[in-house]
Amino acid sequence: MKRALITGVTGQDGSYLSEFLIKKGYKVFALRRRTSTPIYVNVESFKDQLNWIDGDLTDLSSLIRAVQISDPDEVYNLAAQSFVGTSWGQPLATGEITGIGVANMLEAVRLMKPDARFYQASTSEMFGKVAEIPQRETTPFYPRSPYSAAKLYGHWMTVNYRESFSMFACSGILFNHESPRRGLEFVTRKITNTVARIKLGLSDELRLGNLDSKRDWGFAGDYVKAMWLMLQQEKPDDYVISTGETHTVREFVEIAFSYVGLNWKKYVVQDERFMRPAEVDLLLGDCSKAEKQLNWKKSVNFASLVHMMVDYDLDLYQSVVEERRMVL
Ligand code: NDP
Ligand code: GDR
Repeated sequence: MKRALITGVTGQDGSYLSEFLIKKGYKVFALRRRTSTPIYVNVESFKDQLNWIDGDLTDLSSLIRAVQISDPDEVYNLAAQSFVGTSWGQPLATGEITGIGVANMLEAVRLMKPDARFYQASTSEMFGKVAEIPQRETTPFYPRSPYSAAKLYGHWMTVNYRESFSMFACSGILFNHESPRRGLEFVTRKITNTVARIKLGLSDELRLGNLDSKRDWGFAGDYVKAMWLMLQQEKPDDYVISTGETHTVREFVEIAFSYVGLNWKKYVVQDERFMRPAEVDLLLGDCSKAEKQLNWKKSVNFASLVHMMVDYDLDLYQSVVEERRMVL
């Protein structure tokens, strides 16, 4: 039975990846940090099949312990302060978790289980102010936020540990990927969640920032498979994972509203509070290396992704509406 240690299991990707590995017959160890309220929304249905280990990416001793306890064949470092918007307000915490946290994980693995295979969750945000379109593994980086600057450090540390210590360390440069398990502050889920509430009469407006930015949005369930595939190769390497399509935030909004039969222009309000100090205007990935070497491909297209998320949020709030009806 293969053993995997995953950080960030309670987040979107960690939940899909742990489910995927459990189905493959892995024994999955899940790092969780201490929280004052329960955090199991994304893993509720299978949380008892996970072997939980308490720890924090900023605490090297807890990571050493986690690697010791789990004795992993594969380590997936998905934990991060992952919200770009928050990274300007909390640049140092973001640096500690999203940047130095990677060094901590690499050190824990190097010290305790150097032959374990290591995956680092890198990001298309590292391309930032893009030097070429589409972006591929060889495109120069130009981070535009404290988040992406921290991620860039984590990326290069992963490459460096591979080159310095011959560790099997891979960096997955993943473009945006979404799902019904996406956190509510990210623009896709914010949109689908609010569209569902507007449709059911629970809200009457959607406040957004920049509608013109373009993202290459895929489905998270497809992307976690790519992480696993990277660690099954003969040699460690870095790969771009993307859909090869880009859409504006406005297009996402239009599709989500029209799916429930509403005109978005009646409900969307542009709000300065959601504009960023520096923006990443356009992301579009070229994942031909992954398609060729990993034999990876996406299974969900853009419109289906939006519909999947709206459907989920409609179901979520339907019960609230029904409960209200029973009370009245
Ligand atoms: P989420 O924000 O949904 O999940 C982040 C996870 O990290 C949560 O489980 C969170 O735990 C955990 N975490 C945060 N801080 C710490 C800490 N100090 N110690 C231990 N755990 C911590 O992110 P996603 O699932 O969307 O993304 C997974 C990874 O992939 C992240 O590193 C992200 O930056 C990166 N990425 C994501 C992309 C995307 O489009 N989703 C694209 C490219 C890269 P808790 O529940 O306690 O908050
Ligand atoms: P991003 O995702 O910054 O690409 O990072 P996010 O969904 O937060 O923003 C996407 C784009 O939408 C614009 N936008 C808004 N964003 C939010 N959150 N809220 C709004 O109201 C809003 N209005 C417009 C943003 O300005 C931006 O252009 C995600 C995260 O998962 C990172 O961890 C990951 O590395 C990258 O994707 C790839």
